[in-house]
Amino acid sequence: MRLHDGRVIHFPAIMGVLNVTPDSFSDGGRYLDPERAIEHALEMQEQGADIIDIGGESTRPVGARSVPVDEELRRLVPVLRGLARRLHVPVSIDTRKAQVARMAIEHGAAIINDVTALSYDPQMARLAAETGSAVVLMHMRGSPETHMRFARYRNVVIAVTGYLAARAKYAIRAGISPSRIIIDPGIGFAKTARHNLALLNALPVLCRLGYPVLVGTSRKSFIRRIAGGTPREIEFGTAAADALAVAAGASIVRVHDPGAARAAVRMAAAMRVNDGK
Ligand code: HH2
Repeated sequence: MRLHDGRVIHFPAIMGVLNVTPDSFSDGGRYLDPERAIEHALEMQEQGADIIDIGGESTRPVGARSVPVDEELRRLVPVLRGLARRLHVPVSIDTRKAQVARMAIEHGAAIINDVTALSYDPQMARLAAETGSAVVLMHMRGSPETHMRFARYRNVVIAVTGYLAARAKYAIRAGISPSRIIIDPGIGFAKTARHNLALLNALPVLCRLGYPVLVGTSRKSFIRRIAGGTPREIEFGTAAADALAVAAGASIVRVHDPGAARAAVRMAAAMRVNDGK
């Protein structure tokens, strides 16, 4: 995918997660200090991250608190400033607020990762169109504060595919280039473990919409439940899910541990290319 600044992301790509938050579910508080956050972003780049996804507001399933714009900016600005000249890989900004996304773009971010698929802030689509930013459109129901109340579907695959097709249409109507749209089934957002597994199995269906698919399984509770809850089990479980996602057609995996993901993604990508057909 060619970004508006001319840089190219080669798929399958690894998106490393940087949560500059006190309350993220797996690493809350670890990178609230700007120096530590900057160091961790550079470390993830070193480990093979192709994109660094920076967020200042947690979306975890239970008890995520909405963060005022000022606070989100206060967390993010020093980190984005500190990274501006030192990071070579593109930055994506994980926010649902246009004011935050605008500030990040001014500091060089090229991708807007919006867990509400441009539905929370009416200014977001226009901002993406005007700046030529790429967008990640993620499926969720309700809001980051309430989404687990809405984990009921007649057919989760049909619901998610239909929603993402509609949001992509909305984005294009707003002036966003189809070549800069990424879709994401929103693993763990208004979804039970069964829903997550059904969606991971149905990635080829999502891929047929014609947009690169991003998948974020990293350290989420269904991985803990299935693979086990020790740090090693969670890491191996995540790497296995990443490999299978790439084998099924995913273009980007969003992970906390790019080193582990890189090995898994390389194996899956090699098997996808050399499938004997
Ligand atoms: N998952 C989380 C946050 N942002 N964005 C996309 N596109 N896809 C995801 O699956 C996704 C996301 C939740 O994970 P994390 O960032 O680690 O936690 P928190 O939201 O608590 O900061």
